[in-house]
Amino acid sequence: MSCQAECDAQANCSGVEWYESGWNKSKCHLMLTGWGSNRATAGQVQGRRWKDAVCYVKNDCDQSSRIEMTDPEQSSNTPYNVREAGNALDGQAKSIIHTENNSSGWWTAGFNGADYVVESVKIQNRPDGFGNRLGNATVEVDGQPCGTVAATTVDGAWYTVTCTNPILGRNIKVTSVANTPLHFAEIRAFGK
Ligand SMILES: [Ca+2]
Repeated sequence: MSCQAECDAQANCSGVEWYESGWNKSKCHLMLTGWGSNRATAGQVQGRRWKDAVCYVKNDCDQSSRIEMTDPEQSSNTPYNVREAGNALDGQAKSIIHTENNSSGWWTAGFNGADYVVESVKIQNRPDGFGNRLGNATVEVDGQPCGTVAATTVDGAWYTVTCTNPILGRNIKVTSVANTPLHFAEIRAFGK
């Protein structure tokens, strides 16, 4: 498994450092959530060798480019705790979007008025419970199906939806298919 794939497979990994010539008996160093407590076991390094590192920040960089998303909206907020649509774009896992209880709650955002060819979408699940509810949610670009989130989803993990075919469009929409609210923490779109 590649270093990046190893990070992608672990919900608590936020990025990697790659030392081509090796460092501390390994080329691949995972950066795990809980920096302080995990630092020793993760093998993270500092000091003069930093300049040798090639770093990969998970879900914020990609071989294709990240598309800026603006004007987020969601079908409605929960009555008990307003969780705004912009929470999906604030870079914080702890702030989530949350629709009303229904089977087709949705979240959408535009591409700042421009057209992009969307190749993939990454969604981070809410970290604090009910992680199964995101399963099988659909992702659309300009109303055309891109793909669906994995059937089984867990708290806090990132899920990649690769469009079956790249789609040209200027907005993205995520819709729940579970008979529950739609909620997630962050979303990214990649394409050109
Ligand atoms: Ca957030």
